[in-house]
Amino acid sequence: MYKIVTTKPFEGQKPGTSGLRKKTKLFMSPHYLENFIQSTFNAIGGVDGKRFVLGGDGRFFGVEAAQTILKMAAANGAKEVILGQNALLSTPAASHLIRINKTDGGIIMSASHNPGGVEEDFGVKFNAENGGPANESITNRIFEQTKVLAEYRISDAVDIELSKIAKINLDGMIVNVIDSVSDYADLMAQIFDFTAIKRLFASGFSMRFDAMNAITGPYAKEILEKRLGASKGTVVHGAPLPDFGGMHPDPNPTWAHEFWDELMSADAPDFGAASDGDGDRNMVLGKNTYITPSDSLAILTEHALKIPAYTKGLNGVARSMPTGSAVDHVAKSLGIECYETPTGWKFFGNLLDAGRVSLCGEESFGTGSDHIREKDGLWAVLFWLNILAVSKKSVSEILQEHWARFGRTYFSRHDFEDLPSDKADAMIADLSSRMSGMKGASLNDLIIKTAEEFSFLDPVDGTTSNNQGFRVIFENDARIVARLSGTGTSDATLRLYLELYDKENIKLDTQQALEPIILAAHELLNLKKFIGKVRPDVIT
Ligand code: VG1
Ligand code: CO
Repeated sequence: MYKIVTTKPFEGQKPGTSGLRKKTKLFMSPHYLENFIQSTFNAIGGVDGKRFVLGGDGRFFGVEAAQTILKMAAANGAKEVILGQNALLSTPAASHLIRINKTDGGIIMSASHNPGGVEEDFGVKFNAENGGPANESITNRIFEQTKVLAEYRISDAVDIELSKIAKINLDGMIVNVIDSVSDYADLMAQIFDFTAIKRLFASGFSMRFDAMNAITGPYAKEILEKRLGASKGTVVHGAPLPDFGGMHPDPNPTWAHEFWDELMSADAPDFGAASDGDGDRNMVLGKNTYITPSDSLAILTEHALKIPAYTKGLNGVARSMPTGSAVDHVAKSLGIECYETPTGWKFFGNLLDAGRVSLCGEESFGTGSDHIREKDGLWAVLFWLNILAVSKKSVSEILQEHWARFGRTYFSRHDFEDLPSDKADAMIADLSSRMSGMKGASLNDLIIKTAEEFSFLDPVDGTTSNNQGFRVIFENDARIVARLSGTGTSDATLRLYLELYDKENIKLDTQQALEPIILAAHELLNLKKFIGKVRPDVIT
């Protein structure tokens, strides 16, 4: 039996943003989660007779939220929900399950890299039947629904057991509780040369994987330690905890500092990786070697033919606009197309579905391919391991050879966090008003070639997405990109992306090489005037 609960329109996600990320306490407040779920169901034309995947990254409130979502799906007439055991699924695993089970989509409970816990963040995201984040037409429909919502439906059945693998009847709907890891691990075994990687570990190759107390622990233990024979203890912080043990699961040198310090130490392992809360991002490091996300994408592209799943070659590649253009040089030499999209994985979806690209990457340590429709942290780690196993070279050698062949793209992202929103908005408005007249002007003695606010014309469906960040390109092809983060739940974060290409690969420290661009960026934004500081909080 179900009940119909009268409710009111509410302030949910902003139009165009995929998923809803808010303070956990807000999600726990009466009707809030329910309102968002019913709006989503309504936006996709109801769920009668449909099948979905459900799971999340293990953060606080995930189990309670799963019980609510299951009862609402049942009350709205859904036929089946495939649920990760204990309501756990990494984002890439959820994407894969949607695809192999041909469901009508899935719901992922995560706020990704945002901290978890009762005082921190929770999130819910709908993925469509291709396994990818809902596109803008769906997210806009969800937003429209939040404005007119009047009621939601929920079963009055008791909570079900989420910890045992079983098929459970919930008010006429099947809840199919499955092992969260095995299908995904099998997929990885199809893509990569597990025999070669096993041999690498057997030869004494050492690795550290930091799961940051978030979702990738069980996946990494099964794949790296069990199936590939990495030594026990390779995976640290491997149990998903509701508050991530206080860690901030954003894999970068600042938040993954314990891992970073180990890889930069004298007795560092040969290779290391850390992932984010929901497992779709990766930071890979070699012994005392940092690889920028932009270089990582370029190197995966360069070596793709060595990987069983890509031996036929790549259809094309894509990177988000702020991502450094290292991959462009590789694509050019391979004679394949390289697309530039706005920030956010959903913009790769059409290109992947249409078979125009095989690999994609973002500057925030997100890389992935056409095997699913999300970025995939462990996939990137295995890609690197596969390259190392068959080339028999170190991470540092692979990187040096890449720079020697293609030139070096210095790239860095500077984040300015906890900014009062009004000040950040004023700074961006001021920049926007000056943008069109900047061509030919100079900043810190660098001449501006183009200055624009980025718009993306999707080559597959012809839709346009405007206001996707400000981009200045100088005559020496150096770039500055500025945008405000769209994933925070309070205050504003400015992201400044800085890039300089050096064909001769003259060895310099990245920040030192970028110094003139950094100063130009501060001048461009009038940083000191608007936000009163010029030192970033996080540098990646
Ligand atoms: C950040 C990253 C962006 C990524 C997004 C979602 O967005 O910069 O590259 O796509 O997070 O990733 P923003 O708007 O804060 O810059 V995830 O792994 O947090 O879902
Ligand atoms: Co993520």
